[in-house]
Amino acid sequence: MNGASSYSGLVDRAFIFILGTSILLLIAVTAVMIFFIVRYRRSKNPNPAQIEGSTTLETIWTVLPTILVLVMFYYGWAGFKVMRDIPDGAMQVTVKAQMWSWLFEYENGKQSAELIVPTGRPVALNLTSSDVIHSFFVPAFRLKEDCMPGRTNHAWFESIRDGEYDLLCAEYCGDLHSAMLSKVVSVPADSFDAWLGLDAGPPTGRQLLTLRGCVACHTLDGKDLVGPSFKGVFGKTETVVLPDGTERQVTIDEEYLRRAILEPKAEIVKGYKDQMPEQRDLVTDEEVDALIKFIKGLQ
Ligand SMILES: [Cu+2]
Repeated sequence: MNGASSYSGLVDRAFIFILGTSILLLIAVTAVMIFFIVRYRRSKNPNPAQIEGSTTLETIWTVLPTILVLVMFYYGWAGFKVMRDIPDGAMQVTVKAQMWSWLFEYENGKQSAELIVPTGRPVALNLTSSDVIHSFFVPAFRLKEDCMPGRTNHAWFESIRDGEYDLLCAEYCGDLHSAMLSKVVSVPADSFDAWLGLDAGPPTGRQLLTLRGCVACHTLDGKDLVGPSFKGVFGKTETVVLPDGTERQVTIDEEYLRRAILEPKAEIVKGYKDQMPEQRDLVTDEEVDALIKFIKGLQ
């Protein structure tokens, strides 16, 4: 696949050089090996000869590989340096990874579950995680960088072509790791500015389900995933398991939903694993209200 970032050509150059060298060496070594097997087979050479060594040969097989790996190093370093030097004035986007979704926050506070970027402008990423180690991976941009809890990693890219590019998590991070997918959508700079400036107001309950990653584990159509579906859940009576293992019956009301969002470990619905990260520091009171209101209406 053709690279779609300003530095993808540098990454491809290093990759193709190393791959090409490896293939040539494989063919050369195999050919010499076969030649020696035939040429020096036992039936033709019953008495082995003593070989003293050859300075010329030893010099060649020391100098040639040294040059080869230095060229590999040069190509690798040239690309790496460009990828590490974030251009001044790049647009800043905060990437928040969590089990199992992505959230992108722009400088003006706008949030999105897909990474919308302007084509032809550098974008600097500040990568964080709210739970375990994830890895931000966009194959088309040749970009992969870890998202770690408790620290911020940095990366950047400049998309050179409009289009939609796959964005995946490249660090095994639990049950739904393989579903931790999103998109980078690269659009012309003026449409991007229009999108960014669009003041949509606070996100609705439905939008929050996507932005906060709820829908990674909870469906809206009654199907069972890692967690119970939201459909028809309000008003239901469920058996929940407390941290000490005791069980009790609860009716799912607003108060229960609030607890289930903020401190999910306190009461896990029986039959489900204790998997949900606490959302206490991740959602505001208004957002919880909006979420509860939406779930309540989902009968
Ligand atoms: Cu992940």
